[in-house]
Amino acid sequence: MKKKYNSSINMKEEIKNYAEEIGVDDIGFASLESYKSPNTPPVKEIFPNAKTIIVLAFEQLDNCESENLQIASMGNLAISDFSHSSTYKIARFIKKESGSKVMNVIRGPVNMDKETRRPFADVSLRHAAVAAGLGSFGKHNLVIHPEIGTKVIFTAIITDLDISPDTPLEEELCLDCDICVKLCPVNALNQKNKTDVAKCSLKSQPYGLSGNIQFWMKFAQSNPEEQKMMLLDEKFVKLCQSLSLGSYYVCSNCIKSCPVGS
Ligand code: B12
Ligand code: SF4
Ligand code: SF4
Repeated sequence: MKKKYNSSINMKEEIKNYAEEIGVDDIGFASLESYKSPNTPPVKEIFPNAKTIIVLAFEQLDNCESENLQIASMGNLAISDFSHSSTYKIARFIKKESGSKVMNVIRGPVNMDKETRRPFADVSLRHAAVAAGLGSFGKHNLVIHPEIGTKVIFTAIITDLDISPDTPLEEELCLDCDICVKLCPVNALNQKNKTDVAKCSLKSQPYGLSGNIQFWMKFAQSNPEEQKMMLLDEKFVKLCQSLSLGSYYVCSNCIKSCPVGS
């Protein structure tokens, strides 16, 4: 039977305890008013009765520090699985315990604008994390968590449960050291508050959407013998693995170079 909580304070504590129990590293609660994401639609358009965005933080293992690209990618795949299932568990817990509506936000899918050719999400997890007091933006345009640093990823749960929000951090955690900017191999962080998405995507995800389009365009223009060679090439194997397993990142310099929290 569904329990109906009259007090959002009790429910907030219950959610925090449950999240800690299943291994979530940090959790923050944001009101819709404090979620200030200028380039994404209002949350009310997605979930009309929404009242709270609950943001979950997951610390990455150290795979991204390895020069071995298989190992580096395994870290991303594992944290995706863990964060997605943990988010689902917490959302179900809230639904069962409070009888409220819940929607989960995970890393994808994303939209793609035909003109800008830029992938973008309808809910920005970085802006949600900032609103929930889980960190502040750094020069790498990622959110730095006060203890974990940059090696952190986020998911969220939107609910119509009214829960007292946490306060966004007042301090800026970025040290302005410029290390991330200098170590980006394609200069994708040179412009303030803006990642050059095309540059970063091709460098960090050569087997992602852009890589796929390039491969099949070349395939279409090749003769049968060349096509056979292309299908036996290592690049095709990686494209297939990226499609079946999930994103295959080959650059994480901005994460691993940031000194905050390390
Ligand atoms: C699409 C996407 C990408 C695209 C485009 C990224 C982009 N710039 O938008 C590509 C493939 C390039 C990408 C790369 C990476 N991504 Co990504 N990506 C996403 C995704 C799925 C959607 C992003 C989005 O569309 N946001 C909404 C748009 C509209 O945001 P925006 O308003 O344009 O915001 C940008 C600017 O305005 C600026 N900004 C806005 N306000 C402010 C304020 C200040 C003070 C500053 C400095 C900047 C700033 O920050 C943003 C960066 O350009 C999110 C998950 C999600 N749902 O949020 C993950 C996400 C942002 N990615 C993440 C990560 C880890 C990465 C990579 C490190 C992956 C890797 N290589 O290992 C790189 C880092 C690139 C970088 N330094 O920017 C994490 C970030 C975690 C964190 N600690 O912040 C997220 C949140 C995924 C997750 N589950 O946690 N990503
Ligand atoms: S992931 Fe690599 S290419 Fe993309 S912004 Fe970070 S350092 Fe640059
Ligand atoms: S590496 Fe330095 S400049 Fe870049 S985000 Fe981290 S602290 Fe800020």
